[in-house]
Amino acid sequence: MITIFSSNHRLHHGTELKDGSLKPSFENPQRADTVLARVKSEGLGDVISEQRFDRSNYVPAHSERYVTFLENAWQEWVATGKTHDALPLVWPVRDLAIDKEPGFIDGKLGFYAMDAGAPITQGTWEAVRSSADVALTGMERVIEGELGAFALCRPPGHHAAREYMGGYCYLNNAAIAAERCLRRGAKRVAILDVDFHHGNGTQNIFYDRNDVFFASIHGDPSVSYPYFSGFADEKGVGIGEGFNANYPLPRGTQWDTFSVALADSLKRVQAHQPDFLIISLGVDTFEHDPISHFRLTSENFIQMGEAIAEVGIPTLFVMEGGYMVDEIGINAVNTLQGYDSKIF
Ligand code: 5XA
Ligand code: ZN
Repeated sequence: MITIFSSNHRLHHGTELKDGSLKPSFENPQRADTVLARVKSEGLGDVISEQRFDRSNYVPAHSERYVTFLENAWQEWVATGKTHDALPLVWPVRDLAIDKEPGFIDGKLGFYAMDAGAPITQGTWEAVRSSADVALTGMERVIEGELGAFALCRPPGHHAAREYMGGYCYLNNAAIAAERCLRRGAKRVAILDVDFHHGNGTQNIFYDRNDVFFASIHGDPSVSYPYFSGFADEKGVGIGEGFNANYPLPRGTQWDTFSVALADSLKRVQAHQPDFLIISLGVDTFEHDPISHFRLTSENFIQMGEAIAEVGIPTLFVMEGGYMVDEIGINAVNTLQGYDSKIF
Protein backbone atom coordinates (compact mmCIF):
# COMPACT_ATOMS: atom_id res chain seq x y z
CA MET A 1 0.00 0.00 0.00
CA ILE A 2 1.20 3.48 -0.83
CA THR A 3 1.86 5.96 2.03
CA ILE A 4 1.64 9.72 1.69
CA PHE A 5 3.76 11.72 4.14
CA SER A 6 4.79 15.34 4.64
CA SER A 7 7.88 16.31 6.62
CA ASN A 8 6.11 19.65 7.29
CA HIS A 9 4.34 17.97 10.20
CA ARG A 10 7.48 18.68 12.26
CA LEU A 11 6.74 22.43 12.05
CA HIS A 12 3.96 21.90 14.58
CA HIS A 13 4.86 21.02 18.17
CA GLY A 14 2.94 22.68 20.96
CA THR A 15 1.58 22.57 24.46
CA GLU A 16 -1.85 21.65 25.82
CA LEU A 17 -3.80 22.41 28.96
CA LYS A 18 -3.93 19.07 30.76
CA ASP A 19 -4.96 18.31 34.33
CA GLY A 20 -4.97 22.03 35.08
CA SER A 21 -1.50 22.87 33.82
CA LEU A 22 0.28 23.59 30.58
CA LYS A 23 2.27 20.58 29.35
CA PRO A 24 4.00 19.50 26.14
CA SER A 25 1.29 18.06 23.95
CA PHE A 26 0.90 14.28 23.75
CA GLU A 27 0.40 14.91 20.05
CA ASN A 28 4.08 15.30 19.12
CA PRO A 29 6.24 14.91 15.98
CA GLN A 30 7.74 11.63 17.20
CA ARG A 31 4.37 9.99 16.54
CA ALA A 32 4.34 10.40 12.77
CA ASP A 33 8.06 9.70 12.48
CA THR A 34 7.64 6.43 14.40
CA VAL A 35 4.79 5.35 12.12
CA LEU A 36 6.83 6.29 9.04
CA ALA A 37 9.81 4.28 10.30
CA ARG A 38 7.57 1.22 10.66
CA VAL A 39 6.06 1.71 7.19
CA LYS A 40 9.61 1.65 5.82
CA SER A 41 11.02 -1.18 7.94
CA GLU A 42 8.05 -3.38 7.02
CA GLY A 43 8.29 -2.48 3.33
CA LEU A 44 4.59 -1.60 3.26
CA GLY A 45 4.95 0.11 -0.13
CA ASP A 46 6.09 3.36 -1.73
CA VAL A 47 6.23 6.51 0.37
CA ILE A 48 5.47 9.70 -1.54
CA SER A 49 5.22 13.38 -0.61
CA GLU A 50 2.04 15.37 -0.69
CA GLN A 51 0.96 17.47 -3.66
CA ARG A 52 0.10 21.09 -2.92
CA PHE A 53 -3.66 21.77 -3.08
CA ASP A 54 -5.39 25.11 -3.22
CA ARG A 55 -7.07 26.30 -0.01
CA SER A 56 -10.41 26.13 -1.84
CA ASN A 57 -10.22 22.37 -1.23
CA TYR A 58 -10.42 22.90 2.55
CA VAL A 59 -13.40 25.22 2.53
CA PRO A 60 -16.19 22.75 1.60
CA ALA A 61 -15.70 20.86 4.89
CA HIS A 62 -15.19 24.05 6.91
CA SER A 63 -15.99 27.69 6.12
CA GLU A 64 -14.20 30.55 4.47
CA ARG A 65 -13.91 32.53 7.72
CA TYR A 66 -12.60 29.54 9.72
CA VAL A 67 -9.87 28.77 7.18
CA THR A 68 -8.95 32.47 7.15
CA PHE A 69 -8.72 32.42 10.95
CA LEU A 70 -6.34 29.42 10.87
CA GLU A 71 -4.17 31.07 8.24
CA ASN A 72 -3.82 34.33 10.17
CA ALA A 73 -4.08 33.36 13.85
CA TRP A 74 -0.35 33.17 14.58
CA GLN A 75 0.38 36.59 13.00
CA GLU A 76 -2.52 38.15 14.92
CA TRP A 77 -1.25 36.59 18.15
CA VAL A 78 2.33 37.76 17.60
CA ALA A 79 1.05 41.27 16.79
CA THR A 80 -0.13 41.49 20.42
CA GLY A 81 3.46 40.96 21.60
CA LYS A 82 3.20 37.26 22.50
CA THR A 83 5.56 34.59 21.24
CA HIS A 84 4.43 31.51 23.17
CA ASP A 85 1.70 29.10 21.94
CA ALA A 86 -1.71 30.65 21.29
CA LEU A 87 -4.49 28.98 23.30
CA PRO A 88 -8.06 30.16 23.98
CA LEU A 89 -9.26 31.33 27.37
CA VAL A 90 -12.94 32.17 26.86
CA TRP A 91 -15.67 30.29 25.00
CA PRO A 92 -19.15 31.25 23.67
CA VAL A 93 -21.10 28.67 25.67
CA ARG A 94 -24.92 28.49 25.98
CA ASP A 95 -26.49 31.97 26.04
CA LEU A 96 -23.38 33.86 24.92
CA ALA A 97 -23.19 35.12 21.33
CA ILE A 98 -22.34 32.00 19.36
CA ASP A 99 -22.23 33.45 15.86
CA LYS A 100 -20.45 36.81 16.04
CA GLU A 101 -16.79 36.49 15.21
CA PRO A 102 -14.83 38.70 17.63
CA GLY A 103 -12.43 41.25 16.20
CA PHE A 104 -9.53 40.46 18.57
CA ILE A 105 -7.38 37.33 18.57
CA ASP A 106 -8.17 36.29 22.19
CA GLY A 107 -11.86 36.23 21.33
CA LYS A 108 -11.30 34.54 17.98
CA LEU A 109 -9.35 31.72 19.62
CA GLY A 110 -12.31 30.90 21.88
CA PHE A 111 -14.84 31.39 19.09
CA TYR A 112 -13.06 28.86 16.86
CA ALA A 113 -12.03 26.27 19.51
CA MET A 114 -13.79 23.56 21.50
CA ASP A 115 -10.98 23.18 24.07
CA ALA A 116 -7.46 24.26 25.04
CA GLY A 117 -5.94 21.26 23.32
CA ALA A 118 -5.16 22.74 19.92
CA PRO A 119 -2.29 25.22 20.31
CA ILE A 120 -1.37 27.51 17.46
CA THR A 121 2.36 27.97 17.00
CA GLN A 122 4.52 29.59 14.35
CA GLY A 123 4.54 26.49 12.14
CA THR A 124 1.02 25.28 12.81
CA TRP A 125 -0.71 26.51 9.65
CA GLU A 126 1.95 25.11 7.32
CA ALA A 127 1.79 21.73 9.09
CA VAL A 128 -2.00 21.73 9.15
CA ARG A 129 -2.46 22.53 5.47
CA SER A 130 0.22 19.98 4.54
CA SER A 131 -1.63 17.37 6.59
CA ALA A 132 -4.83 18.11 4.65
CA ASP A 133 -2.80 17.90 1.42
CA VAL A 134 -1.53 14.47 2.50
CA ALA A 135 -5.15 13.29 2.78
CA LEU A 136 -6.10 14.90 -0.54
CA THR A 137 -3.12 13.30 -2.30
CA GLY A 138 -4.07 9.90 -0.90
CA MET A 139 -7.69 10.39 -1.90
CA GLU A 140 -6.65 11.25 -5.45
CA ARG A 141 -4.69 8.01 -5.66
CA VAL A 142 -7.71 6.00 -4.53
CA ILE A 143 -10.02 7.88 -6.91
CA GLU A 144 -7.56 7.07 -9.70
CA GLY A 145 -7.78 3.36 -8.94
CA GLU A 146 -5.62 2.34 -5.96
CA LEU A 147 -7.56 -0.08 -3.77
CA GLY A 148 -5.98 1.31 -0.63
CA ALA A 149 -3.78 4.24 0.42
CA PHE A 150 -2.43 5.49 3.73
CA ALA A 151 -2.47 9.24 4.44
CA LEU A 152 -0.01 9.58 7.31
CA CYS A 153 -1.55 12.84 8.49
CA ARG A 154 -0.24 14.93 11.35
CA PRO A 155 -1.79 16.96 12.92
CA PRO A 156 -4.87 14.72 13.02
CA GLY A 157 -8.30 16.01 12.03
CA HIS A 158 -11.38 14.23 13.34
CA HIS A 159 -12.22 16.64 16.20
CA ALA A 160 -12.12 19.63 13.83
CA ALA A 161 -15.68 20.64 12.98
CA ARG A 162 -16.99 23.01 10.33
CA GLU A 163 -15.93 26.02 12.40
CA TYR A 164 -13.81 24.91 15.30
CA MET A 165 -10.56 23.23 16.22
CA GLY A 166 -9.86 21.09 19.28
CA GLY A 167 -8.34 17.85 20.51
CA TYR A 168 -5.10 18.41 18.51
CA CYS A 169 -7.15 18.90 15.30
CA TYR A 170 -7.48 21.97 13.03
CA LEU A 171 -8.60 20.94 9.54
CA ASN A 172 -10.64 17.74 9.25
CA ASN A 173 -8.48 15.69 6.90
CA ALA A 174 -10.99 12.84 6.45
CA ALA A 175 -13.88 15.24 5.75
CA ILE A 176 -11.78 17.24 3.28
CA ALA A 177 -10.94 13.99 1.46
CA ALA A 178 -14.64 12.99 1.42
CA GLU A 179 -15.63 16.35 -0.06
CA ARG A 180 -12.97 15.89 -2.73
CA CYS A 181 -14.49 12.52 -3.76
CA LEU A 182 -17.91 14.09 -4.13
CA ARG A 183 -16.53 16.95 -6.21
CA ARG A 184 -14.74 14.42 -8.41
CA GLY A 185 -17.99 12.62 -9.19
CA ALA A 186 -18.58 10.12 -6.38
CA LYS A 187 -22.22 9.80 -5.35
CA ARG A 188 -21.74 8.42 -1.87
CA VAL A 189 -18.87 8.19 0.62
CA ALA A 190 -18.60 6.48 4.01
CA ILE A 191 -16.29 7.48 6.85
CA LEU A 192 -15.63 5.01 9.66
CA ASP A 193 -13.80 6.35 12.69
CA VAL A 194 -12.04 3.72 14.82
CA ASP A 195 -10.10 6.15 17.04
CA PHE A 196 -10.68 5.83 20.79
CA HIS A 197 -12.29 9.31 20.82
CA HIS A 198 -15.56 10.20 19.15
CA GLY A 199 -15.06 11.92 15.79
CA ASN A 200 -17.22 14.86 16.78
CA GLY A 201 -15.84 17.10 14.06
CA THR A 202 -16.63 14.69 11.24
CA GLN A 203 -20.09 14.11 12.69
CA ASN A 204 -20.67 17.88 12.85
CA ILE A 205 -19.68 18.40 9.22
CA PHE A 206 -21.95 15.71 7.76
CA TYR A 207 -24.77 15.57 10.33
CA ASP A 208 -27.46 16.93 8.00
CA ARG A 209 -26.28 15.10 4.88
CA ASN A 210 -27.24 11.81 3.25
CA ASP A 211 -24.34 11.52 0.81
CA VAL A 212 -21.73 10.84 3.52
CA PHE A 213 -22.47 8.09 6.03
CA PHE A 214 -20.46 8.52 9.24
CA ALA A 215 -19.90 5.89 11.92
CA SER A 216 -17.68 6.15 14.99
CA ILE A 217 -16.63 3.50 17.52
CA HIS A 218 -15.26 5.12 20.65
CA GLY A 219 -15.07 5.42 24.42
CA ASP A 220 -18.39 6.27 26.07
CA PRO A 221 -18.51 10.09 26.07
CA SER A 222 -20.18 10.19 29.46
CA VAL A 223 -16.73 9.32 30.87
CA SER A 224 -14.35 10.01 27.99
CA TYR A 225 -13.26 12.98 25.87
CA PRO A 226 -14.91 14.78 24.04
CA TYR A 227 -17.73 14.34 26.64
CA PHE A 228 -20.37 16.31 24.71
CA SER A 229 -20.94 14.17 21.64
CA GLY A 230 -20.77 10.55 20.54
CA PHE A 231 -23.92 9.19 22.18
CA ALA A 232 -25.86 6.41 20.47
CA ASP A 233 -28.97 8.55 19.99
CA GLU A 234 -27.12 10.98 17.68
CA LYS A 235 -28.36 9.66 14.33
CA GLY A 236 -28.32 12.72 12.03
CA VAL A 237 -30.92 15.39 11.28
CA GLY A 238 -33.20 16.28 8.35
CA ILE A 239 -32.21 14.32 5.25
CA GLY A 240 -29.16 13.22 7.25
CA GLU A 241 -31.28 11.26 9.71
CA GLY A 242 -30.09 7.65 9.72
CA PHE A 243 -26.72 8.54 8.15
CA ASN A 244 -24.82 8.93 11.44
CA ALA A 245 -24.06 6.02 13.77
CA ASN A 246 -22.26 6.10 17.11
CA TYR A 247 -20.97 3.09 19.02
CA PRO A 248 -19.99 4.29 22.51
CA LEU A 249 -18.23 1.48 24.36
CA PRO A 250 -17.21 1.17 28.01
CA ARG A 251 -13.75 1.79 29.40
CA GLY A 252 -11.69 -1.38 29.29
CA THR A 253 -13.28 -2.57 26.04
CA GLN A 254 -11.40 -5.48 24.45
CA TRP A 255 -11.54 -6.97 20.97
CA ASP A 256 -14.51 -9.24 21.72
CA THR A 257 -16.72 -6.16 22.25
CA PHE A 258 -14.99 -3.83 19.80
CA SER A 259 -15.22 -6.36 16.95
CA VAL A 260 -19.00 -6.64 17.33
CA ALA A 261 -19.35 -2.87 16.92
CA LEU A 262 -16.89 -2.95 14.03
CA ALA A 263 -18.86 -5.68 12.23
CA ASP A 264 -22.13 -3.79 12.69
CA SER A 265 -20.66 -0.50 11.52
CA LEU A 266 -19.17 -2.18 8.44
CA LYS A 267 -22.56 -3.71 7.64
CA ARG A 268 -24.02 -0.21 7.71
CA VAL A 269 -21.17 1.10 5.57
CA GLN A 270 -21.95 -1.57 2.98
CA ALA A 271 -25.66 -0.76 3.07
CA HIS A 272 -24.81 2.85 2.14
CA GLN A 273 -23.12 1.53 -1.06
CA PRO A 274 -20.34 4.11 -1.02
CA ASP A 275 -17.97 4.62 -3.93
CA PHE A 276 -15.18 5.14 -1.40
CA LEU A 277 -14.51 4.39 2.24
CA ILE A 278 -12.38 6.60 4.47
CA ILE A 279 -11.07 5.18 7.75
CA SER A 280 -10.19 7.63 10.49
CA LEU A 281 -7.42 5.43 11.84
CA GLY A 282 -6.66 6.18 15.46
CA VAL A 283 -4.60 3.54 17.25
CA ASP A 284 -5.19 5.00 20.71
CA THR A 285 -7.52 2.03 21.28
CA PHE A 286 -4.30 0.14 22.11
CA GLU A 287 -4.06 -1.41 25.58
CA HIS A 288 -1.02 0.68 26.56
CA ASP A 289 -2.04 4.03 25.07
CA PRO A 290 -1.18 6.72 27.64
CA ILE A 291 -4.41 8.76 27.35
CA SER A 292 -7.11 6.23 26.41
CA HIS A 293 -8.96 3.33 27.99
CA PHE A 294 -9.54 0.45 25.57
CA ARG A 295 -7.57 -2.78 25.60
CA LEU A 296 -6.87 -3.75 21.99
CA THR A 297 -3.69 -5.72 21.34
CA SER A 298 -1.31 -5.30 18.41
CA GLU A 299 -2.74 -8.51 16.92
CA ASN A 300 -6.25 -6.99 17.02
CA PHE A 301 -5.18 -4.24 14.62
CA ILE A 302 -4.41 -6.89 11.98
CA GLN A 303 -7.91 -8.29 12.50
CA MET A 304 -9.35 -4.79 12.15
CA GLY A 305 -7.60 -4.28 8.81
CA GLU A 306 -8.84 -7.66 7.58
CA ALA A 307 -12.42 -6.88 8.56
CA ILE A 308 -12.29 -3.52 6.75
CA ALA A 309 -10.95 -5.21 3.60
CA GLU A 310 -13.82 -7.70 3.63
CA VAL A 311 -16.31 -4.97 2.65
CA GLY A 312 -14.43 -4.60 -0.66
CA ILE A 313 -14.58 -0.82 -1.08
CA PRO A 314 -11.55 1.25 -2.20
CA THR A 315 -10.28 2.73 1.04
CA LEU A 316 -8.24 5.68 2.22
CA PHE A 317 -6.77 5.31 5.72
CA VAL A 318 -6.27 8.68 7.42
CA MET A 319 -4.07 8.79 10.53
CA GLU A 320 -5.76 10.22 13.64
CA GLY A 321 -4.72 9.56 17.28
CA GLY A 322 -2.42 7.13 19.03
CA TYR A 323 0.21 8.38 21.45
CA MET A 324 3.80 7.82 22.19
CA VAL A 325 4.42 4.21 22.83
CA ASP A 326 6.76 2.26 20.56
CA GLU A 327 3.80 0.25 19.30
CA ILE A 328 2.11 3.20 17.57
CA GLY A 329 3.95 2.30 14.36
CA ILE A 330 3.35 -1.42 14.77
CA ASN A 331 -0.37 -0.95 15.35
CA ALA A 332 -0.97 1.46 12.48
CA VAL A 333 1.00 -0.71 10.05
CA ASN A 334 -0.63 -3.91 11.35
CA THR A 335 -4.01 -2.47 10.35
CA LEU A 336 -2.75 -1.66 6.86
CA GLN A 337 -1.08 -5.05 6.45
CA GLY A 338 -4.26 -6.76 7.62
CA TYR A 339 -6.14 -4.81 4.93
CA ASP A 340 -3.55 -5.57 2.25
CA SER A 341 -3.53 -9.28 3.09
CA LYS A 342 -7.19 -9.56 2.16
CA ILE A 343 -7.52 -7.06 -0.64
CA PHE A 344 -4.47 -7.91 -2.80
O1 5XA B 1 -8.62 11.29 18.87
N1 5XA B 1 -8.42 12.33 19.65
C1 5XA B 1 -7.44 12.39 20.50
O2 5XA B 1 -6.70 11.43 20.59
C2 5XA B 1 -7.27 13.64 21.27
C3 5XA B 1 -7.82 13.60 22.64
C4 5XA B 1 -7.55 14.86 23.35
C5 5XA B 1 -7.74 14.74 24.82
N2 5XA B 1 -7.38 15.94 25.48
ZN1 ZN C 1 -8.08 9.72 19.90
